Amino acid sequence: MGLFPPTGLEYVATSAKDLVDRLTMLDLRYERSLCNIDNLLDFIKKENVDIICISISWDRQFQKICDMLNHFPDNIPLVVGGYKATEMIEELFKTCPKINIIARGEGEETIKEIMKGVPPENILGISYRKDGKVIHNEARPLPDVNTLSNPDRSLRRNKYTMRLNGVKTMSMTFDYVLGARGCPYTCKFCTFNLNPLGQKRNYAPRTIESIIREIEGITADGILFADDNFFVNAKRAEKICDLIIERKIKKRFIAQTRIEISKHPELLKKMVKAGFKILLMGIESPNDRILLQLNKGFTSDDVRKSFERLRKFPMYYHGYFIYGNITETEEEMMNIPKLAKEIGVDSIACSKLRIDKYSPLNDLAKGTPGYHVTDRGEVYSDAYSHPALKRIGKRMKFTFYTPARLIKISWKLIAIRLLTLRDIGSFIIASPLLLRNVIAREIEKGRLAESLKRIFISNK
Ligand code: B12
Ligand code: SF4
Repeated sequence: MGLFPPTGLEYVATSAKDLVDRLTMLDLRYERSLCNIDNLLDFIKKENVDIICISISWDRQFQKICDMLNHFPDNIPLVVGGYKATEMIEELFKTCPKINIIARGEGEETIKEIMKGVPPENILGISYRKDGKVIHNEARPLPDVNTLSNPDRSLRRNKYTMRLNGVKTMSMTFDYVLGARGCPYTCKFCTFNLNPLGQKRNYAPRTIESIIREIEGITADGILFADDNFFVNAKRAEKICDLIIERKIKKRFIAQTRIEISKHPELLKKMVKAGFKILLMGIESPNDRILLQLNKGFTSDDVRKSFERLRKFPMYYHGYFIYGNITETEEEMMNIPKLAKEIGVDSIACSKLRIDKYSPLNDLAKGTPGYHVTDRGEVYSDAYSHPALKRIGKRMKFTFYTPARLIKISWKLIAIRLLTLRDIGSFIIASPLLLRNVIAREIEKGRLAESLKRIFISNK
């Protein structure tokens, strides 16, 4: 949807900007014409670029990104960083011969040394090529989070807003604040901290005053707390809410959190008052044995009880789920939309299980007959192939997202005042174009009839 600016890249660019004559920050989700490699190469030439730095954070379009990197000019150094790049170091060096350096883990200090021209062998936290080999330097000690500069928002070339199928659908603008880094939990599918080269932090919060100051400087209407889990410490979260209320900051907040937040009604009350509108929550599975397998730290009954409490607070709840877990049956996977409806979560995102290189789930997959993990971490089994899982994913989606649900979602967004009249007006104006693009996409993918049947007739 292109909602949020690229957090990691912005921190790194901010850190590098005083060490270079000119810095151009591109977010290719917004620079559509530069997604064409010929246009991008033209741009690089015209701008006289001396060094290219790329951030790879997610699995999405990973292959496409590698293909793009392979077209870059040979004579311009190429530095890559980001969560996904750190996880896939060996693969990236193998498949993208043009990469010179991969910065592992947090990059603010590393990028400064690269820009100052420190020889690679002396830069901590990087992997680089030398004489046809890949050398992994030692990890870099992590700096205090309170010494890092806030992202320089003036480097952006666009305003962040909601885009659906390439159509700008809302006047509401979005930004993020990173109030803390790291997470104290140990869910088994979330494994960056186990990467011996990766260096994810233990939980490290910023000072409350610095967070409030950053929020006060933001012009966007909606702010995402990009912390892994904003509510690790309920007292701290309460203080942040108190200050937002006290200083009359009028923003609409979105935060990522765990279900345990439901045990803090005082905090939830203050959040509503402070303008918190959406909570993004990792529920992961409706099946207790799978929750245990993933080491999530709660049961499906805890989920039910939490949502009984949460539903009393007028916020929008989005649940993240994982399916295709080891030994999980189709019937169990289909419990996802069932539980989601039962607990009253407003929307869901279902992702297929991925097992990263350093995940303890690798042992489980290896020890379970009929299970396979690809080099890219995709999991499938003799019983559930990729296409079978894809089909189940669609079944879950269409079981949950009925036309009635879409109306309910729209109503909820209005009721909790996430959307203003202006946003609704922009959405109505954009609707015909949006509908046209959705239909065109479904026709292009050859699945219009199937989608219509699934939505309006039967979802088998
Ligand atoms: C906030 C967040 C989101 C936000 C997006 C915020 C944004 N700005 O776009 C929202 C809620 C929208 C989101 C959505 C999703 N997310 Co998310 N998200 C996160 C989260 C919690 C924090 C990311 C962040 O801001 N980190 C803080 C910054 C500072 O760190 P960073 O990005 O790693 O950047 C540092 C370094 O990597 C490095 N670096 C980065 N780029 C570069 C470039 C160079 C040149 C250099 C030198 C260094 C460098 O330096 C940076 C500064 O220190 C991470 C977990 C995590 N802790 O990373 C998950 C995470 C990245 N998300 C994840 C997933 C799966 C998703 C979704 C697919 C979920 C879903 N099923 O819908 C979607 C997909 C989004 C998409 N783009 O397609 C996974 C990715 C797993 C993987 N292996 O790919 C993660 C790791 C969570 C998890 N453990 O499962 N997410
Ligand atoms: S609570 Fe969230 S961020 Fe923390 S380990 Fe679990 S999945 Fe990862």
